[in-house]
Amino acid sequence: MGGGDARNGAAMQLTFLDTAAVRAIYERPFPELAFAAIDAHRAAFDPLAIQQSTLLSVKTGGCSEDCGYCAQSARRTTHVRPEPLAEIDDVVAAARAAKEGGATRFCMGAAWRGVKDGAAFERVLEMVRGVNALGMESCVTLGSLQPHQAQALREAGLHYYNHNLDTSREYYPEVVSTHGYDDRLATLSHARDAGLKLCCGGIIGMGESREDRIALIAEFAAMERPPESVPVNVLVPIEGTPLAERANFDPIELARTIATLRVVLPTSYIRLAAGRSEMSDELQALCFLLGANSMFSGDRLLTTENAAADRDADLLAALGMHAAK
Ligand code: SAM
Ligand code: DTB
Ligand code: SF4
Repeated sequence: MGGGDARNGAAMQLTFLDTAAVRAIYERPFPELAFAAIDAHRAAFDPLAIQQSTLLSVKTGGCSEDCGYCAQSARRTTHVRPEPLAEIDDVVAAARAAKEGGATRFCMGAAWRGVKDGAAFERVLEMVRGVNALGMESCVTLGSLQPHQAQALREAGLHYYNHNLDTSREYYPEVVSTHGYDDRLATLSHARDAGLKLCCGGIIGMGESREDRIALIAEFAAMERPPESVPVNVLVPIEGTPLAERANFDPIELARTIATLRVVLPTSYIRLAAGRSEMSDELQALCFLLGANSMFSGDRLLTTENAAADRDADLLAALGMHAAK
């Protein structure tokens, strides 16, 4: 198998890829999969540049939902103490610091089942305007959206809406019981219809099978317009949550997931998201080589620690890579 086959892989985004086709890519002998992914990556992106996004939890804890990986569900006792919605000035100050640290996108997360109209949502819209005024890309993740709320976010200038499918349709009921897969898809289509870019990814290592990982990638491939940004989270096991007991992280499966995403979605940003602080430099380097071209920068994710900024800088320097401008 040579370059011609790899280029076919890159071009396949244009045709419909069903689960069997995604499986055939995912299960290629690793050197063949890696070659196709590296080739697809270089065709669409500067392979030296890693886009950096910084996260801030603007409303922490007390969530009505029961997502089995999450520290912020009110149904579980975890390290998280609920906090009220952040103040606009504090959020904009955090975004300014993130920009100074090299981030080009600022992502604000709220532990909500979904958006409710009213003062809290108006304040989030103001946060979006404040982040945009710094010349950064803005992203929010607020749970489910109705069409008029997606429209209001778009009018405030929001660039990306983050809403993850997290796993396959089949495994989803093992992860959460308080909302369903079709609810997630409906919000994604409202965001799309309002003209927002999508950030939509998943979690690996929460007890799902390889087939679930393949089916999640096939969900993205089946979208009329796949997400521009795909965060690949490795489960951060949170004490007090049910999925922490099922953690089954396998680094080769992470590498296959990244490489398959790169072949199937050649022009999307693929982010090595949660779980990076527990990964070796070698594993992160392998993921960058296979087409991951984005990461969360900064000391914290939402409620847990991220890889330290100086470690990230040292790693990129050692690899001769750099943060995207
Ligand atoms: N409430 C909103 C929602 O559910 O979409 C937004 C916040 S939620 C924390 C955003 C995403 O973070 C989840 O969909 C999941 O992919 C990721 N996430 C949350 N906790 C995680 C954990 N312990 N390990 C890995 N990823 C996690
Ligand atoms: C995403 O896919 N991962 C981020 C962001 N989108 C919102 C969240 C990761 C959370 C990790 C666990 C925590 O810090 O609570
Ligand atoms: Fe956590 Fe979001 Fe689920 Fe709430 S809806 S429990 S914040 S992942």
